[in-house]
Amino acid sequence: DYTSPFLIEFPKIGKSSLGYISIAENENLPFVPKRIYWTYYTPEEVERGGHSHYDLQQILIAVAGRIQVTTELTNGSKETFLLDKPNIGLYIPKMCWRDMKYSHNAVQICIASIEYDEQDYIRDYSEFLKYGQ
Ligand code: T46
Repeated sequence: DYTSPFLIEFPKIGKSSLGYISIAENENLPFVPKRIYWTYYTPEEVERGGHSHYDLQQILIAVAGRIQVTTELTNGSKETFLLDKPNIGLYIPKMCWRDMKYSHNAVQICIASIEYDEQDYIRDYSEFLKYGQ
């Protein structure tokens, strides 16, 4: 498994006069997906995320609109990513805090490595920081 977030460029087939298709399949994914979910109509003033996961790895894609994602690892390393292209995904490793802001038209697709499990969440930031040592 990877330990830091990174951007993935998915293949983009087509041209502006015809439109495009992008593909996520095993050869360009860092894990085998177990779940896909999507979020949309998030008001611009709402910040989502505010948690980490013990085991879940995932890839976030803004298939429409813009998403700003701030990540923080247990070693304190912070990064901000702007997702604004439908063929670009952000890989988020396990044990990585994330906060997301959305443009009003953003549609976010998440490709997840495990099924939904509330026990996999760390929603308390001070609890997350305890893993830093
Ligand atoms: C993440 C970011 C990027 C389910 O019942 N099943 C699911 O598969 C998911 C993802 C959520 N839920 C329920 C749990 C909560 O009652 O939907 C509600 C909202 O979930 P949450 O507060 O975790 O939503 P976000 O947008 O803050 O976070 C989600 C993912 O949960 C999380 O893994 O990394 O998107």
